Amino acid sequence: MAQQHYDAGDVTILEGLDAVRLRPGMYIGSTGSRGLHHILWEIVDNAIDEAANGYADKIEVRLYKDGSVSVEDNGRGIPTDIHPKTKVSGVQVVFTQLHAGGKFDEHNYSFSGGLHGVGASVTNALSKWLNVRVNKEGDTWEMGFRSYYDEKKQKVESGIPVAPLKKTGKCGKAHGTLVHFMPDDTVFSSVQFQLSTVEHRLRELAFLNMGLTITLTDERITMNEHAAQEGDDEVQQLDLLGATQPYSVTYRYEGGIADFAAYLNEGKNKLYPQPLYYKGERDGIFVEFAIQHTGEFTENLFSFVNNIPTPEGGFHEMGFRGGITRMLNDYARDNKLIKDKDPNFLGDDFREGITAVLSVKMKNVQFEGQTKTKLGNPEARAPVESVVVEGLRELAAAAKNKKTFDEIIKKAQGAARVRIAARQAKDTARAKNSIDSLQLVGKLAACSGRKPELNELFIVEGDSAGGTAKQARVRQFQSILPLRGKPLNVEKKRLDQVLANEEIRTIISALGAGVGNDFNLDKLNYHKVIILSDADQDGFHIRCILLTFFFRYMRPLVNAGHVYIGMPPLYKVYKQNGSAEEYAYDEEELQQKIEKVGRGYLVQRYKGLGEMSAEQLWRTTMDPMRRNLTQVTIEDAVAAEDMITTLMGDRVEGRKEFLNRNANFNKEDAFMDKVKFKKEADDEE
Ligand code: 1YM
Repeated sequence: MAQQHYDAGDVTILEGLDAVRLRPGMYIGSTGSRGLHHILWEIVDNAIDEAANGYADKIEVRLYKDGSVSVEDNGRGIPTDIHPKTKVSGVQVVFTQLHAGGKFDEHNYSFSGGLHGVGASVTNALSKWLNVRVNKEGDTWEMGFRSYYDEKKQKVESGIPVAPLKKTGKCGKAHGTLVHFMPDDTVFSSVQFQLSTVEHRLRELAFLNMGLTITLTDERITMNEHAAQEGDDEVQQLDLLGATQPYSVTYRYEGGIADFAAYLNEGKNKLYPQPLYYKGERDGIFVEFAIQHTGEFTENLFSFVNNIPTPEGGFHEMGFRGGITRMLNDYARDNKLIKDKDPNFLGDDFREGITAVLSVKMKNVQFEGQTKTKLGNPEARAPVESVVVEGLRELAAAAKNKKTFDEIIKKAQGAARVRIAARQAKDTARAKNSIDSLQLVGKLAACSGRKPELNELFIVEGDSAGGTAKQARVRQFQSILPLRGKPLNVEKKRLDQVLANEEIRTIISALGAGVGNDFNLDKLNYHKVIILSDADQDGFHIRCILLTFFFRYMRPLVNAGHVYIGMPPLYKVYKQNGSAEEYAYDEEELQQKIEKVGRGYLVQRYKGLGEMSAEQLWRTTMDPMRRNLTQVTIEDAVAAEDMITTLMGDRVEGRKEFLNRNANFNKEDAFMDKVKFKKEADDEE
């Protein structure tokens, strides 16, 4: 279909968008679900920048039934005047030119960049259509862009202006920008925006931008449908309004990241009622942090740079940790809480049970690491440390915080005592037993190959399945570690208790990379750590326990994508005479396989790994060419954190409710839904 389009007259602009069409992955990382959401975040980022600069305090995101999405803010509106160089409107420049930034000076700044920050033109280039409406200085302006097939060039042209920016009415005192677009389904493998993904990110952005109101409306579902999905019994199914009203939620946090820390600690036993919060600036680096300790034993730091999560850490986290250690040791000495002759606390002592949110804003960010979520700017470290020290000093000087700081020091004293006792116990054990790996000999069937990047460790539920796996494996690169009972649930346990557990110790020494703060990915013996448990409740529980352990004590292992779930089939479909044998991993596949095998089929349901022969286990679950392996990644650390606390911690109420709601373990286990699954050869990679 030939469309009317007006000639922008600037070839280089079109070539820019062409490059995006040609290699979308270069600009948005992937053309899977992640990339799809990325083009939404580009538009949201512009609205967030406008709010961060103090011109907007409201953002509305709307998901439509037709698959399109809109973002609106109440800021100044994208400039409508003609750009002197390109002779087209500011709106057109923003949506057709790559990296069209604003006019930044000391009053206006943009901290986008890094992961996002490729600009709104990328969204335009990867959309079927995109419409913009700007309200500015009394006038309403509109402009549309389309993608169409160019017969002459024999290719799709995208992001083409339909007409120049045009005045379409009066808007009175209203001001702001509305962008509505339809992702191109010939670019993305999936064009379904995921409500939970959008919700999580917008909630996070609301926490990170104190006082900003963000509303999300999903016209694809009603209030009641959403309540039913959430298992919310309190909402009346007969609520007439809720039956027609689209689902809508508003986020607004007056306390910003202090509210974030409180939210993360909901339902936990807190050492002091209010999180400590401070905001400061040093050398052009803006630092904000919130801290609240709980009765738990691990450290939970959620860090962000320019509103982007940095689960792999980096120099800002080093500065943060350094600042806490330095200030709190000074405080303890000044207040005679450490005796003159005694050594300082270690950083770990102060961070036992800490929940912290760190948000840093800076220019020219450099992201590094396996998933490009590690801050690589060394110059960030000292300013962050210095703001943290200054902030904690100021907070400690306030009379109302005295009790809080005393509690923190008391907790550190407990942690130090346990640390010293554990060290002594370990030294004695070592002397007695020369080395802990002795216990390993009987258990681990180690592979002969010495290349960690090729090696796989199967952690197998039960001795019997372990034995089968040992027969089935390829000795060169596959190691088998059978687990006898259930390993210890490490949630609510301190490191010394965790280390006293034999199953856990065996896993730690097999991996060879240490544990907790000493964990070192470079020493890892296996680049694939595969959990192999039965497809029943016990197996599900063991899987949760192991994932909780990795999440709490070997987080870099999970972040770097080394953890996998092995998926044994649930059914065998076969013929008595042996002329057919097929395997199915779920009910849907079972139906397909039954049809494939045809008349006279028999079905065997596997209740456990132990029922399989070595040959079957190899074919279905261990052979890299045929198995069904899924990678565990933490897409949303906050969701995973919440899920683990509910499932594995002491919130009994939440756990019961969760298990009731997700009683069908085979079909969908909601834990796995949060700690996201990825197929081994997903297009996202
Ligand atoms: C729903 C998406 O894009 N809002 C938005 C964008 C801009 C401005 C205001 C803006 C920025 C500046 C001056 C400036 C942008 N403008 C530009 C550019 N919401 C959304 N709201 N006036 C208005 O940065 O100086 C890029 S984004 F380049 F034209 F200035």
